[in-house]
Amino acid sequence: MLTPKITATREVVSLDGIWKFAVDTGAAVDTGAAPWAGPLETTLEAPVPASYNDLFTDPAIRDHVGWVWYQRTVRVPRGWADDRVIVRVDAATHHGVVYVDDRLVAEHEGGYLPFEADITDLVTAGDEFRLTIGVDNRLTPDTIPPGTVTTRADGRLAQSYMHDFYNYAGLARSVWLASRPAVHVDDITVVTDIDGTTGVVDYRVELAGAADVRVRLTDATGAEVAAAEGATGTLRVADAHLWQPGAGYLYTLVVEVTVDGIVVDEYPQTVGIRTVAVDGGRFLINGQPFYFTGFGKHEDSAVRGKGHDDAYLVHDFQLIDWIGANSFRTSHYPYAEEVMDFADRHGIVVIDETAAVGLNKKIGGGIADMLGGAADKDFADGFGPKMQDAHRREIRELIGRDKNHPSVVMWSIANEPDTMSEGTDTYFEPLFALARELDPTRPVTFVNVMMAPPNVCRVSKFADVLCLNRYYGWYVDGGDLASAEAHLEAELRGWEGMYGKPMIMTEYGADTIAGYHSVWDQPWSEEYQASMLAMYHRVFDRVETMVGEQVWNFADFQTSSGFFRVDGNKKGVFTRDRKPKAAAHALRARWTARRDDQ
Ligand code: BDP
Repeated sequence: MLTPKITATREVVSLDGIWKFAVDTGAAVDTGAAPWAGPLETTLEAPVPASYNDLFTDPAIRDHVGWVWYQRTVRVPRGWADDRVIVRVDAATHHGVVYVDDRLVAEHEGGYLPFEADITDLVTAGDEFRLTIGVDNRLTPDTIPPGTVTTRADGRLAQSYMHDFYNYAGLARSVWLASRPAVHVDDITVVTDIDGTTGVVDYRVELAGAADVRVRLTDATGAEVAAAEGATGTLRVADAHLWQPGAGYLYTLVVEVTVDGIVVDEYPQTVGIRTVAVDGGRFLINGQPFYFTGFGKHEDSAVRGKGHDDAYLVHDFQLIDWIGANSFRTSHYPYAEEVMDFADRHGIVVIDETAAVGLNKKIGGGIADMLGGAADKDFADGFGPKMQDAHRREIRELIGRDKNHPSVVMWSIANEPDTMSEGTDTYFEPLFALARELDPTRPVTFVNVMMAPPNVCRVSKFADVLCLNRYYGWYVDGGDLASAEAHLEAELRGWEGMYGKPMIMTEYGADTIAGYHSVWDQPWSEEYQASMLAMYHRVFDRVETMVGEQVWNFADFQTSSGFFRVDGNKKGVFTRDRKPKAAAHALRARWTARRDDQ
């Protein structure tokens, strides 16, 4: 699905702003009391984009389990009479329904990927209509991510889930009204290669309707460097300016659709010419060994929750640059498209992850179940074909959305799933195959949990790169960095000996209260976080197949409440409002030196 854009043949109206908002306390969808059938009866209003949870003071709204409703009126621009009219929702977390007046026009499962509806036949150019969007935040054993809804003694619903980040919900990304011609570009796929100093751009255009296609490739100054006719083809760019980590040079493939020689649709697709490959124990970008530095992140900030915010977008990338990092992982779900576009333009390397987090009953609230409650629960207990179908859909939609981003160098199909239990290999093998079939050009990985070391993990054999989350010095060997160092090194050598594949530490970190200090190895102090990271770095520098380090986490973030989290997860190198802890300065020294050497 193409991102809505203003082009010579297409227009876009942002529907962001303040919408009417209501919490559905009576399960209206099930009872037939239709909130979409007329004006929403509510005094509440909510901004789009933003998660709704932290906007209001009423705990019943923050902790609501079930549907909420957003509504506004929309006027179709009067010049759109000859066009198709599309409503596009960038994300509805986790289940969205869209009504135009009282007609259901779209329904979507999965909280972090876009969906759209063609509403042309229901609206009139120049007139208004009522747009109502329902969003259900429930996670069940069949959703990605999974969760469980139970009923408390007093009848209130309670939502639990295995990941630790807070289950923010609502319309956290933009909503658009878009026009497009009846005959139009439906999809574009671009794959690039390098032949000496020549850039090779393979393209494939899918059309809605019968028409001819011509394309031209322009460089960053707008000058044409290649052109072709036909819906598929190959363009060759002499002396190509490559997309490089740290220097995100972009060309534009301008696709024109013609009928009888007249241009009926135009769509510009940015293109970064680069290659990605795994070679033995090395990860190559443009044929050169690449070492990942950076973070696992979250879309998270005060008040707006997971709401996309361009100011945070720019500031976070500024901090990534300031600290000398070159990459991040979209832990633990696909991020807003604005983030991916920004990474493309600024040369930041991305490991792109699905929302498959918490597929692990041995984890509770994000941490290993040390209290034993889930010790007897294994993968086969609940993670069945319905979840696998949802997982397939997530992989399809993620690759469909992000396949043309040069910043994306690898797909991560899950974070810390159970890969210890019997049946996990048969669950995951077809998912790896699907990702490779959809995109044969990028490595595919998943992120391995500490409970599944090399001799236990049943799924690492399918991954092109070993991505490991390890908490030696925190959940294991807490406060004892000497033991932690020995255990970490022994485990990494075990992986290296058994697989020889490139390894990235995709999570390592310590909860740290900004402003808490100690001269000893005291967990939660700023000094401990810095010493623990330094210990990991000593080990990484001794292990040859290590190709990257991504600290957990970029910034402190909100979690569900519980006795092991104090106002959220504090493993951020920056506080939730993006102030550096001591570790940020230490990382900056290491990573800027590495960047300067490259
Ligand atoms: C890992 C998870 C991550 C958690 C982290 C932690 O991948 O989402 O936030 O642990 O406990 O298990 O801090």
